Amino acid sequence: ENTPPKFQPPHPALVFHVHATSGRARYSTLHLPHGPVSTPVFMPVGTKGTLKGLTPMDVINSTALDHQIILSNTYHLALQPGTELIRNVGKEGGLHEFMGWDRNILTDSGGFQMVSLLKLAEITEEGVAFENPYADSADKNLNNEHGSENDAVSSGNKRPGSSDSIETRKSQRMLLRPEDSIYHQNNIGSDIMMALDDVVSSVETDTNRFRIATLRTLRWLDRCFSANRRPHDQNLFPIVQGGLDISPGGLRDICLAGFRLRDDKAPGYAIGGLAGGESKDDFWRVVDHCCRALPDNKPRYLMGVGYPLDLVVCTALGVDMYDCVYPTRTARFGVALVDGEAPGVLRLKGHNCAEDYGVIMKGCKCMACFDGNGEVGYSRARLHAMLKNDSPLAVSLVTHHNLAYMMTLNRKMRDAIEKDSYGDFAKSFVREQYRGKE
Ligand code: PRF
Ligand code: ZN
Repeated sequence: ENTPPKFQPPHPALVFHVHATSGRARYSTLHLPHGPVSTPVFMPVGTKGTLKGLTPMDVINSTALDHQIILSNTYHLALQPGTELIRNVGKEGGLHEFMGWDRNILTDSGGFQMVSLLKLAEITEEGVAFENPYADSADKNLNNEHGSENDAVSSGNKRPGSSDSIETRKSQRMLLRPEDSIYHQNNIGSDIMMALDDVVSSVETDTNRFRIATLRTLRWLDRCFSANRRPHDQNLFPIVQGGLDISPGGLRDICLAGFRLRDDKAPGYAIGGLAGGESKDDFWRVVDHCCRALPDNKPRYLMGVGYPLDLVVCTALGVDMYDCVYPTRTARFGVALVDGEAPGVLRLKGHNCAEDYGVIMKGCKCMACFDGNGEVGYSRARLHAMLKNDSPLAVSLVTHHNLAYMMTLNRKMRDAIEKDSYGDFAKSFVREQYRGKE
């Protein structure tokens, strides 16, 4: 019998190898427990353990997609279907097995989702407290003080200090502490876990609130590191916070200095607290500041970004990893990402597509633009008609296209870095995006 050799995850759980640089842009490989990832990389968001409208096979079997890492959210998975259920699936257990995806998964820690989705979240030193949005399912999955979590107890994996996952007090009040977030992310088994951070809403005007959040993020980071039961195969990234304060010794510097003291525990870093409505100027300044201060020998992940143009600019500043719902969400509104047509998007529901028999983007190898046999795929007119009829297939096709677009953009960025011509690439990309404007 031929049994394939058992996959050996890298040890440590992340090895970062930079192949080439161009200015401050880097082309690298991240070796993670579920295989290598080339950077710069855009990670599509599958909030509830699935990319909306696509199966894992759609991704793996498509030469146009072929993603090596996707993102999921601890908060959503903890509510539904519950992370004990995910941990207990199959032989190995965990989200890879649950969703049939044997490549890498990054999970966000949950706090940001709660703050951004729930107006009712309240943050204290203990953790993030919130009102349960779906009382029924959470009753089953999160608050079973009496049932279904026996194995969590018997296997010694019981979450410290509490009898259940996200604790419900009377009237659906729940709490996510740093220990809870890591407990859930350990159950999920993600290759990269994010620390629980205190994210301040970008509309906050109280500067003292930002100071409290920055210092609390550091204290929570220590609680996250201590809570991690699987440091050998699950990476934990700290998240730089500190609002827009990049003054010397200011909030971003306080956070970055705190991280330097803990650098031996961090396989990589994320930059948080951005993409929340601040000006582009502020956004770029903070990204630039953080990239310069973070170590060169570890990956840098910019959370919640973004638009193709943001990826091109922030890669020039030294960012390696990105995630955003934009390409998949905008697809659900019938908006396709395209080159050569300012402002870089095509509204398929618009009148101008009704009688346009061309594909979304010539040369694109996605399922919508190309049928795999050298024939053209779906015309804009056909997609227009399907979208007007709320066709889920049309939404899948546009999702496919947009993810293929991001994938191709990443490859172009890596090629330009390898040729040490990233500056020229970025300039012509920006020029293209603004063509026809002004
Ligand atoms: N923190 C976490 N997740 C995030 C962000 C953050 O700051 C952002 C940026 N606003 C997106 N996702 N934990
Ligand atoms: Zn396409």
